[in-house]
Amino acid sequence: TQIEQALRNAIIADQVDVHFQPIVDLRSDTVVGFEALARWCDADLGYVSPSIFVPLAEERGFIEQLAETLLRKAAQAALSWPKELFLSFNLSSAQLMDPATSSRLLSIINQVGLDPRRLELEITETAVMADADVAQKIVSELRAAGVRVSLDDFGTGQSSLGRLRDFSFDKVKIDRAFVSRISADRASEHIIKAIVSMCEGLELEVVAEGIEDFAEALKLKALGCGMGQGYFYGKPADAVATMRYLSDRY
Ligand code: G
Ligand code: G
Ligand code: MN
Ligand code: NA
Repeated sequence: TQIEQALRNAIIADQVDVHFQPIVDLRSDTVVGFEALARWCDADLGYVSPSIFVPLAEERGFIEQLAETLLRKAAQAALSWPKELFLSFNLSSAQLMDPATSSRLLSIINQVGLDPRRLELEITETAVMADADVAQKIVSELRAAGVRVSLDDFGTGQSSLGRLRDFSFDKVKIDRAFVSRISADRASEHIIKAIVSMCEGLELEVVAEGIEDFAEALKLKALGCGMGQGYFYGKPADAVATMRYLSDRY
């Protein structure tokens, strides 16, 4: 297809970009890391969302090449941040089904020179479900190397609680669907409260996604949520704007 060819070309021509969104420690109101988000704007097609082109690359069998380019760029950018900040990178389902993924990712950050302890990988419940045995193996290899793993979009997939028991994660990211309704309905507030309390028991860090205003930030702090992310703290921005964002703060 036209879009597939354009994407393949964009990868080769190094035109797929990475943006970064701050992740904040709500207890101290400081930036602790950034999530890398793929961005692609094609000359003819215009802006194409990663929710379109990531699944396309998976289907067409070139997700590895795409992910490698993205991780390389993201890790390179992270080298110029203050050294304690982490880089959070999204893994796709296809990557979690491929046993070679852990060594591939580790070799990329090793080449770039990023400490594995500064890398965090976001995986979704749905991706974990696809081939749980392989996914589990990948996750434990990565964690053994010092990489942290977070469960992304928590609350929207299936059998979330079972996953938390069977897998070793470091962090849970509460999907923004709950956060966006926190001011409007009590149910979302109760759900977040329950997730926070469960994660305390399991010794998992909690990140609330999609915080868009001060009121939401206050509420999430009051609920005991340790970390947050969203437009209120910063929209995804390119590497240069991210450095500017950091130098305004440090
Ligand atoms: O940034 P945005 O909201 O447009 O992202 C849409 C979706 O694409 C999100 O679910 C996000 O996790 C996913 N996504 C963004 N960048 C990447 C990436 O580099 N790899 C993978 N696998 N998914 C990504
Ligand atoms: O699936 P994942 O959580 O990786 O997706 C992250 C996506 O959420 C990014 O594409 C980002 O653009 C989007 N996002 C981040 N913060 C906010 C926010 O505060 N509001 C909304 N609507 N989207 C957000
Ligand atoms: Mn994510
Ligand atoms: Na998410």
